[in-house]
Amino acid sequence: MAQVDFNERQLTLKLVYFGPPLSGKTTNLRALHDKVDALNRGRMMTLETRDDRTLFFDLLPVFFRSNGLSFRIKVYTVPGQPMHEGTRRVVLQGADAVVFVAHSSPDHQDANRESWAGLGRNLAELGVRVPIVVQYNKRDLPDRVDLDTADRFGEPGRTLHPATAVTGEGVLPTFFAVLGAAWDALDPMFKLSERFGVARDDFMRTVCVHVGGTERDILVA
Ligand SMILES: Nc1nc2c(ncn2[C@@H]2O[C@H](COP(=O)(O)OP(=O)(O)O)[C@@H](O)[C@H]2O)c(=O)[nH]1
Ligand SMILES: [Mg+2]
Repeated sequence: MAQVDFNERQLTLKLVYFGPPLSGKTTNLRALHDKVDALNRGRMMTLETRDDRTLFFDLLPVFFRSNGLSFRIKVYTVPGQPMHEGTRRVVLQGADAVVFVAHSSPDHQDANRESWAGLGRNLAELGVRVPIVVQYNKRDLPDRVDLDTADRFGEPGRTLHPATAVTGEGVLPTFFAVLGAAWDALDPMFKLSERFGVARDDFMRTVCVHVGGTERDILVA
């Protein structure tokens, strides 16, 4: 759950990138980090095993002040391997919104579904409901699944965000989609716009400038 401190004028958000093994969760965070880091901001923390798979989690803190407001956006990934169920639940705890990073390879569609079921199970166990944004990553694969017929995970009208995280393509639009979803879920609860005096659009633009994005990146959000 977001931490909102109206006295200190500080907003802390937690976003989690969830998904099957090797779908590109860490690569999404790296791409995001590269953008932020180009402006000398933020340090990504990552713990990896020798086989290049995330052992615990990655964390990219996007912290900054703007117009007398302090923003703290903590972006996490979970490890995808089945044995790390406990770690996934811990990382999901307190999440404000989730990106589900699905793999675009036809061979990984069962893994996508298994991971999606695991996400539902973890959220149910934690007793939380959070917005979920779905990204199909690795759109550069020649045999990628068609997004018109790809699994929409129970919501026929769900927007699917395409990405090629290795080149950075689609990474920011997905990030702003999940950021906007978090704001939309929290605003009615905390009256963020009213009490911080910041409209949703201002919030999105402020973060966009900070992470080195452009207006186009926030269009879909
Ligand atoms: N072709 C392709 N490979 C990718 C893409 N994104 C990530 N990868 C590769 O897929 C592998 C797994 O990525 P990683 O981010 O570690 O996956 P994670 O297990 O979900 O964190 C790595 O070798 C990445 O370089 C992409 O968009 N296209
Ligand atoms: Mg990883």
